[in-house]
Order: sequence, then structure tokens, then C-alpha cells
Amino acid sequence: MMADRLDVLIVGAGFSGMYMLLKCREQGLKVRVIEAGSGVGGTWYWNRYPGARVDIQSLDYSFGFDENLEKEWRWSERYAPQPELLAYANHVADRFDLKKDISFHTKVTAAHWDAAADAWNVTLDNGEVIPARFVVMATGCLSVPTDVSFPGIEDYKGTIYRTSKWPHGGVDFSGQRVGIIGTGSSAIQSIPIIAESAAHLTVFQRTPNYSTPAHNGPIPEDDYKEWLADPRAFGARSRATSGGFWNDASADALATQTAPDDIKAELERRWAWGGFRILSGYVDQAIDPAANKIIADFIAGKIREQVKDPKVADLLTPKDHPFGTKRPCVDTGYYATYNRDNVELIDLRADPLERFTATGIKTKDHSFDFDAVVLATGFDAMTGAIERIDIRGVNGETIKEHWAAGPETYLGLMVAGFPNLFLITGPGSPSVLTNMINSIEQHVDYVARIIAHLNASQAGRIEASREAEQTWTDHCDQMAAMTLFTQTNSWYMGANVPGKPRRFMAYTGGLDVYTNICNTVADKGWEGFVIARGDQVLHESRKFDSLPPPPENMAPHLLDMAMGRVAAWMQEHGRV
Ligand code: FAD
Ligand code: N01
Repeated sequence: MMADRLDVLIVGAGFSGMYMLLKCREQGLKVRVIEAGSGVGGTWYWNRYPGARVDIQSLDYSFGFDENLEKEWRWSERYAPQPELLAYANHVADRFDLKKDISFHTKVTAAHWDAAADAWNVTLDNGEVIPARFVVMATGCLSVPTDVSFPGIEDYKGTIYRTSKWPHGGVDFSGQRVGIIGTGSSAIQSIPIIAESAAHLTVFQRTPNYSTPAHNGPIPEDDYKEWLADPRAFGARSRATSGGFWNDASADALATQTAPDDIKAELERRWAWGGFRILSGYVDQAIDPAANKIIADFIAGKIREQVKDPKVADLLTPKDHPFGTKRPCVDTGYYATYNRDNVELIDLRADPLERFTATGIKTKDHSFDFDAVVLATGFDAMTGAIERIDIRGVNGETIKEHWAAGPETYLGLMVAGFPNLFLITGPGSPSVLTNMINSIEQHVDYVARIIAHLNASQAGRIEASREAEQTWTDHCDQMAAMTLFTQTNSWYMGANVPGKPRRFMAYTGGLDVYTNICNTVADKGWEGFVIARGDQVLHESRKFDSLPPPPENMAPHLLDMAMGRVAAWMQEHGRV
């Protein structure tokens, strides 16, 4: 069944898809959104597990494109809980009357480029095929759970829940024996709440994570006043940072060159403020292992302070990765939960999980009976949702084939050989290293600008050149190689999915730097892009020349360390 041709087909109705829809409407485009779920909100639609909330303060994690929207919405807490975030998504959808252009309960299964028409033929799981000039993948970076399974799981007679597909009516664990597998952000948020109602909770931990306290509560008075005085300026300040949120970042302080008492005072101040502030006290933390260890040791001390049993505290202390190289967690009462009589921690490194049984889980040394097991086992991040769609570009190559060695993009926005296909917060953009809502707005605004430009110049298509894609991908790889990020088996590196190519997937240069690069590319007349109509090439700029200059203010020893790692990377990848 072939539908009428659209100007733009958007996949996904999370914050990315919703805002993209609005921007397309502003241009009078014929647009439709396809969403697998039955409502808007994406992440906040699916992840309804107990304790789910943002780890970026809500005042920052809000759209900034409409002054009236900002003024009429009030967050009730510093870190909004999932129901409120979902209510916000619905408020945005209703306020701008978005739902009428969204097809819910529908999945995009394929998108094939039709060169003769300068358009995509998009196939849905209901059999419909929709021709669309542009396709926007607003499919989310953390929207597809990993395919994790365990021997014997089909024999288990109790109930299995996934944090990322939580039942809409909630779950009552009162009086139940519950097991939870995983100790990432989802688990760390849900464990304290599940422990309050369950008769007994067993946490299966393979790798401990660093977590800092949210100190959730009312929005801090000072922040609120500042926001009220000028929401525009508040948002602009956030967007001009590397992380897309104001984090009181130090410009040049080095942990290795600061007196221990001063470091302690500074880290205590940041710990007391809560959340991610601890990440941005010292500029050498992300590059110099010695500096990183100072902060990691401080957090280890905080874990010991909170957990009464020293053996449990030790098990909960990360030892295999530098602080910040996995996304740090932000918790409410996580460590103290292990002081409860009804909570136990099982170290899967010492006592590996062997199988599920009819009544629970068998590890090497123990058997456990559970009424319910929660899988908080994570996502096939950044590429998972895109690669699950059969996307075929100009040569019939699939995007999965194009990314066989890891994702390669131009600016995280487009892929060579896949014209008129845009990624929102795709691999190669700052994305998951930032306050996502600000990254989403920047990307959507930019894609809307590209589409407007093409329409104004009566062009049929835009494509990233392979040269520009290669230069950008090398730049992303080199920027990541400077840091400690690449030394850790994280989902950022694709390491949580067996067989997934190992590449640090986000751009580490910061949202501020990245935004400038994107604007320069546009100002220079769409550098790195080929713009055409049918056989006629209207604009051809194959090289990308707008790399940012090397960091100016970096301490010499840090620069040496970072450049040494880049040189090693170049050698290893034959780029010398
Ligand atoms: P999503 O919200 O993931 O939406 C993508 C949508 O696309 C989904 O609804 C999905 O169903 C749909 N979709 C995917 N594939 C298809 C298909 N083939 N066909 C049809 N529909 C499809 N970021 C932060 O900055 N701060 C936070 O505090 C934060 N907390 C998070 C907490 C959790 C539990 C998770 C999982 C992520 C969190 N994130 C956070 C990241 C979060 O994903 C982003 O902030 C943001 O919500 C992403 O919006 P999005 O619209 O790009 O993607
Ligand atoms: O997933 P994760 P998540 N056997 O990948 C374990 C965002 N988010 O859903 O580390 C045993 O972090 C795995 O162990 P290991 C945020 O960006 C934000 O928690 O592989 N264990 C790990 O402990 C976050 O980073 C919030 O050894 C297995 C866990 O499962 C991202 O989403 C809240 C296993 C997975 O942790 C993902 O977080 C929630 C196996 N076979 C999510 N397989 C906020 O706070 C996996 N594990 C805003």
C-alpha cells in the first residue's frame, strides 16, 4: 500500500521527534511522525521503573524554544520524576497540537533510497510504504534494550520486568522476594524504592558504578530566582557550556597541582551541591589518571561513609575504570540502601550467574528464589535503533554495513551515501555526553535550517561527502583518544553489546565547540556537503576544513599526555 508522498517523515515521538515536527510545520511542510509506543515522550514513555527521574536539573532539562511554554510550565522538584517528565512531554504535544500528525503503535522497519525520485520509500510494520523526501531519525540514543538473555530464563515461573519496558500500571512489590540484575543508572535509581516495599531484594552486580547524591528536593532558591528573572539568559548560559548545562566548571584548576586540603574542600562543596558538579572541579580529571584517582578516591571515601559493612562498601567501589568514563549515576539513597536488613549484594565476579531456574536464579555458589526479577541491563546505545531499521542508501548499502567498523557520520548528523537522512543526536555529536534536550534543540534547529536552505534553492537532496565524514570521524576518534574515555568498557564504547565494534561514539569536544563548528559549516556555504537535484549538482564542497584549533589553555603536561595518546591512536590506525 503506497501512501501519498511526504516532505518529511520523522521516526520517533520523543523530545527530538516532537520538536522536529514543530519545526517542519513552521515551514509548511507535509510531515508525519511514526512512533512505536502508544504515546509521546520516548524515554519518559518507556522507562517507568520506580525512582526514574532526570540526572540533570529540570530547569535545564526543559525546552527553550518558546518563551510562553517556559513561563507556563513549573517543575515541582529539582530532578523531575518520570511521571512529571511524561506529563511535560504531553503538555508540549497538546500545546502545539502535535498528536494529530503522529501515528502511534507503528514501527518503521525499512527505508530505501529511490534515486530516481530523490526520496526515501519508508516501510512500516503495518505494510504501508510512505515516500518521503527527508527522513529524520529521532529514534533515541537509549531506546533499544540490549538483547541480553540468560540460560534457563524461559524456565523461570516468576515475573520478569525490564526497567526500559516497565508496565504502565506500575508494579507492587509488597511482600515479594525480588532480584535485580545490573547496577547502572536505572538500577541505582530503582533499588532504593524497590527495597522499601519488597520483602527482600537481592542485587546482582557485575561492575560497580560511581554514584553521587542528587540531593533532590525543591528547586534551589537561587537557581529559581535566576531562571525567573530571565529564562532566556538562563537557557543561553547552559547551551554555551560544553555539557549543555551550567555545572560550575573550573576553567583551569588541576587536581594534581592543588593542595589536598583544598581539593577536599572543593570536592565536599561539589558533593554537597550534588549531581554532576563533582565532574567539573578539575580540568585534568578526564585526561590524567593521577588526577582522576584523586576524585575516585574521594568518592570511594564517601561510599565507605554511607555503607556500614566495610566488605559491602568495598564491593560497591569501582576499581576497573576511571571516574567519569562511564556515565556517572545520580542517586537518592542508593548506598544507604545496603544498610537495610532486607537487601543483599551478590558480586557476580566472584559468584557468577549460571542460570535461571523455575523458581529463581542459580549462581556458582548459591540458589535464590524470587517472585520477580528486574532486568536493568542497559541499551544498545546510539546505533541500536538506527541499525535495527533496514536503511539502504544510494548504492544499496545498509547503514549497518556502512558502520561495520563502528559508526561514521559527518557531524553526527548525516551519513555519506544516505542523502536526505538526518540523525538527531547521532553518533559523532556531543549527544549523550550532554544535557540531551539542549543537544536535541541544536540538532533539530540545524536540520530545519538545512531543509529550508534546500527548499529555497529548489534542490532535491543533500548528502555528506565521504571525505568530510572521514575527517570528522577521525577528529572524533582523536578527541576521544585524548581522554581516559577509551580505556573503559562502557556502552559509550559499544562494549556492552557482544560483537559491537569498539569506538567511542559521542563527540567529546563539547556542545559549545560543536555548535560553533556546525554554524561555521553553514556559514561557509555548507562545507562538506553535496547538494543536487536529479543529475544536476548545485553545490559541491567535499572537504571539511573547520576543525577547531588545538586547545589553547591546556597545561603543558596535559597537552603532552593527550597528544601522546592521539599519536598512539594515529599509529595504531595507520593514519600517520
Ligand atoms: P527517545 O526519547 O529515546 O525517543 C525515541 C522514540 O523513537 C521512542 O519513543 C521509540 O519508541 C521511537 N522509535 C525508535 N525506533 C523506532 C522505529 N523503528 N519505529 C518507530 N518508532 C521508533 N538525558 C539527559 O540529558 N538527562 C537525563 O537526566 C536523562 N535521563 C535518562 C534516563 C533514562 C532512563 C534514559 C533511558 C535516558 C535518559 N536520558 C537523559 C537520555 C534521553 O534519552 C534523552 O534525554 C531524551 O529523552 C532523548 O529523546 P529522543 O526523542 O531523542 O529519544
Ligand atoms: O544501563 P547500563 P542503564 N549479567 O548499561 C549490567 C541513562 N539513564 O539502563 O557494567 C550481569 O548503565 C551491567 O553490568 P556491567 C544513562 O545515560 C539515565 O542503567 O556490564 N549484569 C550494568 O551494571 C545511563 O548510563 C538515568 O558489568 C549485566 C547494567 O546491567 C544509560 O541510560 C537513569 C549483564 C546496565 O547498566 C543506561 O543506564 C537511567 C549480564 N549479562 C538511565 N548485562 C538517570 O539517572 C548487563 N549487565 C537520568
